[in-house]
Amino acid sequence: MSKKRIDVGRDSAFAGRSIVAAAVALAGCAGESAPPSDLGCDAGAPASRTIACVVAFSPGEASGFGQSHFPEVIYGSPKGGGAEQGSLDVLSLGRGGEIVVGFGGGAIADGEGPDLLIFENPFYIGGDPDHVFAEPGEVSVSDDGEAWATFPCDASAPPYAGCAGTHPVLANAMSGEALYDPMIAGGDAFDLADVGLSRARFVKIRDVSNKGGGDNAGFDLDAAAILHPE
Ligand SMILES: [Ca+2]
Ligand SMILES: [Ca+2]
Repeated sequence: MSKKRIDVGRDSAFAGRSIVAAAVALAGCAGESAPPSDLGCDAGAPASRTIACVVAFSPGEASGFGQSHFPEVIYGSPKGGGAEQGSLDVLSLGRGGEIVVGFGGGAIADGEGPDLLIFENPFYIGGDPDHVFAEPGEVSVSDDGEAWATFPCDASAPPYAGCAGTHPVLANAMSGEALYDPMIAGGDAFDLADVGLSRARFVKIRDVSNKGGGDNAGFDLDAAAILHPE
């Protein structure tokens, strides 16, 4: 993520922050739900359509970024930076790092088309969709947290087919159904039917980029959203 952080100057970061604050305030007026909190991953917990609990986090090499705000940093809606800028509201997994998350007592169901959106912080270099800066992650899903089905992910070269972390995140402090429309929200979409599952309660993301250094290497998780809740 180091390239992105260099691209984002202090002034623009502050500008973005005030825009987000204004949008959050407006959403609050419109009856937006409370800030994201930890629901726990028990089956009997309230269901959430965004990440609301963490089962396990195994940071890889050169991680640390986002951990001071973890786990809340990956809960709730994404804070995408748009097509040309990666969000800093993320948890860096580090090289080879891995995280397992849940949705409270909620489950992903296999509906028509994609069922799950995962938001990282890739961006189009110079606005060119053919040149994405990406730190791909391999995605697996499980209904019991023990048996996992993995989406095949080709991390060797663009467009990193089947991996998360390849499409810019457009959703930012959004409310309502727009977050759950892949065409509007951006992010990377996954269909349970592709791995033969009808239901899943847990999502595992493993960095396969092996990119980066400092404290922000590898896949940077912003958020996830269930398109087809059970
Ligand atoms: Ca589906
Ligand atoms: Ca990234």
